[in-house]
Amino acid sequence: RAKETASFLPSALSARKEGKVACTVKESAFLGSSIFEHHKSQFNAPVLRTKRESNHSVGVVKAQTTAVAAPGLNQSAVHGKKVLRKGVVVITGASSGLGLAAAKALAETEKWHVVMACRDFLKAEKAAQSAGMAKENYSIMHLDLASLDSVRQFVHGFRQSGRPLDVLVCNAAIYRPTARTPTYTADGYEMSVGVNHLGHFLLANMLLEDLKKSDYPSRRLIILGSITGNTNTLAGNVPPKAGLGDLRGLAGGLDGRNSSAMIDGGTFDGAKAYKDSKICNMLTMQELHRRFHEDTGITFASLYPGCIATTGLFREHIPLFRLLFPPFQKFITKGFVSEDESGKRLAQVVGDPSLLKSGVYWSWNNNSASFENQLSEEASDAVKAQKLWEISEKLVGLA
Ligand code: NDP
Ligand code: PMR
Repeated sequence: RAKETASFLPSALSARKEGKVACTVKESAFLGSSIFEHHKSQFNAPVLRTKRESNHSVGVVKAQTTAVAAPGLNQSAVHGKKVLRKGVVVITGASSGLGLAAAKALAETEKWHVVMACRDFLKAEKAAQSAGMAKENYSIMHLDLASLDSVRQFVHGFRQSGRPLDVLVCNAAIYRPTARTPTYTADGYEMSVGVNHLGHFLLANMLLEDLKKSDYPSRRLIILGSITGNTNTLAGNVPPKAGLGDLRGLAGGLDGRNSSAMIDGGTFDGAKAYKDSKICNMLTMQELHRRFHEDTGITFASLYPGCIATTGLFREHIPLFRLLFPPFQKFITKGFVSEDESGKRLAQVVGDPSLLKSGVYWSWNNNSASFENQLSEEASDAVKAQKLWEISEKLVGLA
């Protein structure tokens, strides 16, 4: 492991951006804009591997030569003429937006087999086809993060498939800015936090065992974060602001009956619930790093891919927002990024050797150069991360 790490280290330095905010704009230029105001209404296991490879040709490239070695592949493996196989990456919510764009970018390299973990099989298949993904580079497996049973079934099904797991990307999310009342997952948790955080929390914990078994040179677990969950940015200060408080709502079961449907115990607010879930995602990544990086060598990372203002994330927002949000981000905040570009950024975090460092929240500057961004005080609070971990373990049945 140490040897592998050393081979990646020289390129692990990334361009740092001056300052802490991914996008800086003059606040006065648009804070007065009423249109964009928040609408409240609304190690290795070679024996196992050999057996798996002989049973499943998908994802294994036996005749691959050094010339097409995947970025991130162990150099000593290349020079030692070991057979290199495709990396296997599971991406949740790969049926649209960022997840689909990253799946496409990775599949196109021919160095990755993408397991698209999606709640709507047909939609995912159509999306993969219209993105032009070649059949041998992807497969689709059912996963509904709004049900912990579905998460467990997915893990079971994935293991049955015999594929190794090299990278997991927790990407799926929902955003319910216009919801007046909470909705709940099958297990009775408020939907945004239930899907974006709790479903992924269980999935990541379960699949950690599979990542540990992978013999792929760099194994990674990536959880999407966002600028709007970070109150050290301008975007993170647009109301309603993210904030987990003392986690009393989550500790109480987040069920809207015995406790609040909000993590901090407050009144339901759909937009805040999403932003809170993103803090959970970023805290979880850091807690995973603290608990498991040293022993396993797995890279844990989060990222803000830029403002992908055209994705399905905003499907529940009012039509005027959906119309004006892309030009607002393109021309005023300059934080806009296309789905294609965001997909390339996520693909970098999946496979690029220069983004191997663990515990990092990646962002990109306007020249699309990656840098290690600074998380807000709350999104980097180690005590809160531990408390969140312990409560989440109970809610998903791990403790
Ligand atoms: P999209 O809505 O386009 O994609 C979200 C994906 O999540 C879809 O594939 C959706 O499936 C899936 N999904 C939703 N609910 C569930 C569920 N219960 N079970 C399984 N899958 C589910 O949004 P984006 O591509 O924009 O978002 C992707 C990630 O990027 C999110 O984590 C988001 O927080 C993050 N992000 C996005 C930003 C942006 O500007 N758009 C900025 C910063 C971060 P289906 O297709 O069936 O609806
Ligand atoms: Mg924001 C630096 C400026 C910046 C950036 C990069 C974003 C990203 N936003 C910025 C600024 C502003 N936004 C300002 C000044 C306003 C008030 C006019 C504003 C408004 C706004 C709204 C109403 N922005 C939003 C919304 C949403 O509903 C989106 C949201 O919060 O979803 C949770 C959103 C976003 N702005 C962003 C990004 C990336 C989003 C998408 C949310 C995310 O995934 O985090």
